[in-house]
Amino acid sequence: MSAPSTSAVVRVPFAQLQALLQAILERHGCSQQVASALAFNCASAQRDGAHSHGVFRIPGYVSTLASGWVNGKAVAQVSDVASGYVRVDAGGGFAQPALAAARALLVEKARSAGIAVLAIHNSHHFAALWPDVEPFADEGLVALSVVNSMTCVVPHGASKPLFGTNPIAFAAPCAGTDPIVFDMATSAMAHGDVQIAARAGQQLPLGMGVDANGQPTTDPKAILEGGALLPFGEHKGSALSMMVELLAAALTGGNFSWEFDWNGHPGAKTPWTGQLIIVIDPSKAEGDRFAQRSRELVAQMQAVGLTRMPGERRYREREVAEREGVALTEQELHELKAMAG
Ligand code: NDP
Ligand code: PYC
Repeated sequence: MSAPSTSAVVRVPFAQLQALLQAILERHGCSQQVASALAFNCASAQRDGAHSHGVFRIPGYVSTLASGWVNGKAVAQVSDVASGYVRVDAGGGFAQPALAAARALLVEKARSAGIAVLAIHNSHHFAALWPDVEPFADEGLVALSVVNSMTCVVPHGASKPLFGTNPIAFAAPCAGTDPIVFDMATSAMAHGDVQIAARAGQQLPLGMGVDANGQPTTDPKAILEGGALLPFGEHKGSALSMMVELLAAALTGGNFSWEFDWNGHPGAKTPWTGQLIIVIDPSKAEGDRFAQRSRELVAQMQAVGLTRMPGERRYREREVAEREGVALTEQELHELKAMAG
């Protein structure tokens, strides 16, 4: 989809945007159930101003479905493997409907054992990760999720890309306010943001990536065309990215970020990997006090000068969108309607 800044902004009710995205996904090969999960996820990202994974991603979903790389009608197979462990084979489909299929069992196990793990494999995740964890915190649970993507990040100290952009998302309840949520790629930048900068003709700060010769570059096109991203925070982000590969792929039975080959499927964009979600019931340790303790932590952070919590920008954008509609450009809306036929 074209660079958003060149066209006037329009506001669309959330339900209308969700229905439009669902129609596109169904038209291009998703079952009603899969299209519904993806449309809700993508409309939520657009609503919250998470632009690298909002409607910008729809052409990628469409080209991937058209390429035959992903099964838009997959039905996830949920296995109850242990008192605190649920395993899901996503059947070569998307991760979000796989999570939806296993969610009730996962929550039941977390509430009974105090902690439970959901290991998804044979799955494609092409979205922001916070929508997968935030709802657990809305229910009073703590959740942590990791997903690996596709080779485009050079491990710290190495000379060639290997890791994916491998995000980590965390959510915890906080008394009297929205959950505390962070969601971050372990690369210096999300791949989606590099694509957006390239389309907008913007340069990046130094330290984000390297060109095809391994030299530092500020040109997003040089990163995308034969170059690579760097981990954030040198060896520290690199270690976290390695951890994500272990938890999201090795532990779940999914592919590492370099283990799939989509070259036979021109147009394929979605990483075929795995995802791990850990859910903890804090009432087992702290009774009702955990959310109060979260609140105390936030208050202390604010007392020492913090003016912006992670997740706060999204919540602010959400509030505006709930009042005025979800923002997208006229051009984006036009292109979405065309894709919906
Ligand atoms: P950002 O760097 O934009 O933000 C990371 C986190 O830091 C967010 O929780 C954000 O909160 C918070 N934050 C940002 N600026 C500040 C600040 N000044 N003070 C305090 N907190 C701040 O995210 P990334 O670019 O790393 O990732 C973008 C998205 O890409 C994520 O949703 C991620 O899941 C997704 N992604 C998905 C992949 C996949 O394979 N599916 C792969 C890689 C990335 P806020 O949200 O409020 O801005
Ligand atoms: O933005 O890095 C990214 C990304 C990879 C897969 C989906 N999003």
